[in-house]
Amino acid sequence: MTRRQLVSLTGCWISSAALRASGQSASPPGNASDADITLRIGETTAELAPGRSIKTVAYNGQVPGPLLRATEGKSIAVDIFNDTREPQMVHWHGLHIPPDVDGAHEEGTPHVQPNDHRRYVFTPRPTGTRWYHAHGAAGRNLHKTTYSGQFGMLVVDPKNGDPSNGAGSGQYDLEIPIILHEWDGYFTSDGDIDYKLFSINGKMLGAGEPIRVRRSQRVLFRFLNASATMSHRLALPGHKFNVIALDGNTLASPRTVPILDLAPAERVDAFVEMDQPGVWILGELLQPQRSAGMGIVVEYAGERGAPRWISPAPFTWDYTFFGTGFGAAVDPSKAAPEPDGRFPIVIRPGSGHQWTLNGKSFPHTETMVVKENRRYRLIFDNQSAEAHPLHLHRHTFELTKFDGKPTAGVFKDTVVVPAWKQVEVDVTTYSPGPTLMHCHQQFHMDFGFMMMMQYSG
Ligand SMILES: [Cu+2]
Repeated sequence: MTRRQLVSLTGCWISSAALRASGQSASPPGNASDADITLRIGETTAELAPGRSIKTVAYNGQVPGPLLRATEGKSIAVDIFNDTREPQMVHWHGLHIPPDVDGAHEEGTPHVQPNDHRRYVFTPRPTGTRWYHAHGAAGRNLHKTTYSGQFGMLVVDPKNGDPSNGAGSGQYDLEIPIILHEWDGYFTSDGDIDYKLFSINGKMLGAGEPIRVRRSQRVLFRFLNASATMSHRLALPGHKFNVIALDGNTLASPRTVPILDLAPAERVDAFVEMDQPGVWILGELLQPQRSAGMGIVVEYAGERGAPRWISPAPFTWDYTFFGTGFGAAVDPSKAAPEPDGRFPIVIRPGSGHQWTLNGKSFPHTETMVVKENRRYRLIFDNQSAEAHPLHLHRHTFELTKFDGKPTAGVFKDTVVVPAWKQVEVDVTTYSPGPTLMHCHQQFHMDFGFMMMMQYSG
């Protein structure tokens, strides 16, 4: 593991354990804080490329926010300073932490008020690629919350074992975060949201440092789609992705794919064998988006020339491909156990931009009432022409059925329910307290696509 090479690429990971050991904190200069991690929310100007700067709100004046590492089961203190004029909320996505620190006002997490700060103390778990981001309504303002620069990656390392990899047990020569985002959103003439600029790790294609690799290296990429509204498909010509984790959760066995598909909030951990020397573009399949910035250069040592893009052969991303026993005859003994309860959720468009769940929009949606330590099945029936990345806070769920196909062994916190399809997931209720479930497409979430899960006594 050559951590230093990562430093030159994207700035260093901030490990709370290392910081605590050295008596320092991850604070920006001028802060007298004894926290493990300090995030200052404030306006900043992000240079996506020479002459292409964006005014946005970000963490510690940088886009993405600092790369954070924590150790599973080890308590951390996070100080959040709000240097903006609006209340702010930071959500810790994919962690099983209590509702008062999770970062959703609907669950009871207090906002950080303007010119104020709050300390959040929690114990990160489970291991894997997690992230943190602004949480709240943006409405028709395409510059707020998840449209802004308020996003960053948090890797939770296992207590024992290889600290370079929270997602698997392999050895990697390099570990590279790949964080997608768009900028300058606008409404198209047919009412969709599009963007003028795109970035990976805060830089437009060609504007940042290339990912420098050598032949025969095995590189672990941690992909995060930090988009507010947009799914992305990525390829690295000449190479394959060996997917080892989805949403940070390890798969039973790696699966090799030519293309990655990431909806808003989804993560994919994949390693790549560097065996095709050249200068390549790791980027979005759509050419207009690559041209507007959605790509990053991968450069082998000793290779020169313009980075190459070759369109990959068609490939359909399917979660069940990553399940245990994919391709084998269905073994009834491996099927998901009968749940203790079922929650059918029918998704339909409402009037205007509204979305309805079983006919109602938040805050009028029904509440899923559960008991602790049970297994419940959420049955999503998407009666609409749009895909929805469904996210359940503070829990991990297991896919049990995707578009009619039974599956097991795929654990996620965000699942895409494609247009006109049905998806079933089982959630084990081990994380008491109010829990938010919502579409991670910001414009859907803001227009009624949320509901609560509550634990009963
Ligand atoms: Cu949606």
